[in-house]
Amino acid sequence: MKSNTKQFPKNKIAWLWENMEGKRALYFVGILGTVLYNILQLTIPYFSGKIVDLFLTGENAATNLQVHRDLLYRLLFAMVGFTFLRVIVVYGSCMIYETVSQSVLYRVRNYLYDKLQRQDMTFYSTYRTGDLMTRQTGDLDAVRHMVAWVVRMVVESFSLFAAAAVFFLYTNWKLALCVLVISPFVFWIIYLFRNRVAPMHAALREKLAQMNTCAQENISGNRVVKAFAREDYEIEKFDRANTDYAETNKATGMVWLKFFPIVESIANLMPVVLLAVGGVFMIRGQLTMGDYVAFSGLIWAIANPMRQMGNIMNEFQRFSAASKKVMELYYSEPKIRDEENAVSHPERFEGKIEFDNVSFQYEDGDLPVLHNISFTAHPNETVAIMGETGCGKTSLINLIPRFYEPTEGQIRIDGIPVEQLKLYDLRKQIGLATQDVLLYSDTIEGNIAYGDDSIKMNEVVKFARYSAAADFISKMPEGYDTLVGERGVGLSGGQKQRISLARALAIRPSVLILDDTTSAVDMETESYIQRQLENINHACTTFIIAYRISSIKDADKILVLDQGRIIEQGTHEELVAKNGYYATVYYHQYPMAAKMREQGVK
Ligand code: DUT
Ligand code: MG
Repeated sequence: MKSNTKQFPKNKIAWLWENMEGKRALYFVGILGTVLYNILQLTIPYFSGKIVDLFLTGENAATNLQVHRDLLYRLLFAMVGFTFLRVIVVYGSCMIYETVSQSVLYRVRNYLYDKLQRQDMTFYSTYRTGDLMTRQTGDLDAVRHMVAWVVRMVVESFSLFAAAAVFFLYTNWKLALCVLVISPFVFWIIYLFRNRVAPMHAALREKLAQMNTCAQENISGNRVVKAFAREDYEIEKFDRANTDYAETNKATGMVWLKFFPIVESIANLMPVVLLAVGGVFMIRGQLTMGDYVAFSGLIWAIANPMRQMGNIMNEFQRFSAASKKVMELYYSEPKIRDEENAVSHPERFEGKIEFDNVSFQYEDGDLPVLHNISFTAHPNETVAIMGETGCGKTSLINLIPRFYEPTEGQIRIDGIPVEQLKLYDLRKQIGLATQDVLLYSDTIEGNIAYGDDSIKMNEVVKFARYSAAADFISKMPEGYDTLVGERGVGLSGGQKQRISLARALAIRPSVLILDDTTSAVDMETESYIQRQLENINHACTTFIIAYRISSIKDADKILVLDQGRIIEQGTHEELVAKNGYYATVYYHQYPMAAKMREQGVK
């Protein structure tokens, strides 16, 4: 989204540091290990230089070889010993980087997941699922890579470079300066490279998210794809996203290819300078053969960090782009959350619900969808809401559990404004069967009891009976253990609705909201469900959204909505007598009643 302009409370490095809590000391040991093993790199050229000077080219080389042979052995032994030590330190420090990076990954991932759970509806309608998934996977991996690899490479390059530079300066500062004077150019070039490649990584990351979104939407919408036989269209769409991503990847790689020859030439220039200047120094007797051997054995320690810098910068930019996305989630706060002095209300509500002059508009919408809604539902009453599609029924009931906040007015439960209640206490008391039924990949029992261990099997069966689901469930081969959802057996629309109704009932809510819950159920089953709902043994205020008169005619209060306004309210009899919109729908659905009225009039 608008991440480029976002300001976070911490910068990305401070943020990483925060998430290393508990592992910081260990990480520091890892970094020290990296410094140490790079200093140990120097021992080989140092000892080889010594051996060359003492036993091969020095004035007393021949005598030294005979008299001080034990020194030669000791030097050789030291070379092997230090190499061995180096390997151990490398191993240890790599293990540390891996451990710490995994711990950061684990911590941030859990934190993000927790954040996702607490986000409000507006958040989910703003972010695409594929993008959120990319943040949880690819982006997080780039963050892990920063801890495990990029930092190690930075420390390695700098310590190697610094150690070699100190060694060079100490051994022969004039020659050292001649070689080192070239290196600042590389820093400058890397700086130019960074400016070019940073936006590419931001784009690359977007393309990846787009590709993931494309795949995710296609997979979850596979039924529509098949129904419209649009497989080729989908394949093409994905192919475009894939090509786009691949092209951007290639273009990002190409940027380095432009800078690489310059960096490589500078790195290659170093041995040449060493050969030329070192040669002159040796001829003049200002440099021993041993020192020259040590220099040329170490020149890579100066040149390689330069070569490596492009890689490091690339990976750092990848981290930079990804961490921005991760941090955006990390620091996101839902707009709808507990107020500071939120009231706890662990016990059941009486169930009196008041809408007091409520108006509402979606954040991204340009017109209000609800205007001055006022009504009261008394405890244990049933309130029905009807109205044309898009008139605002779902929007209205979504305000009760505070999925959205009204732009004006107030909603009270038992006299307490909903925004003053703890969200958990409020929502725990509301049973909601949503218009789009979502079942999880779980057993039918698991779907009805949804995450609540206290709901026992006999209760699951009881609520399935209330919602007229018990019959068809018992006919299934594995009954309540039948797997449904993504991987399980398919269910019909009406069957799904009935399971979702049982799920809403099973929490014994004090407020029950049924949004078009019986639209796909035949009339007979529907009236059975209604009779059952009347017999539920816990008091509960019920909201029913439906278009069938049969579903709502027995309600204590019927609200008729039109374009976000209540145009009629009252009982069935009152509304029929009023002869307005409700009456029209009633006579339309009950032609017999219309006929009788006509005859009565005659
Ligand atoms: N709307 C939005 N954003 C949303 C949901 C809905 O702008 O996230 C708009 C669409 C519509 C109005 O709000 O114009 C009311 O939508 P709602 O879903 O409340 O309508 P409904 O009465 O529940 O319609 P249906 O009978 O089709 O379920
Ligand atoms: Mg709706």
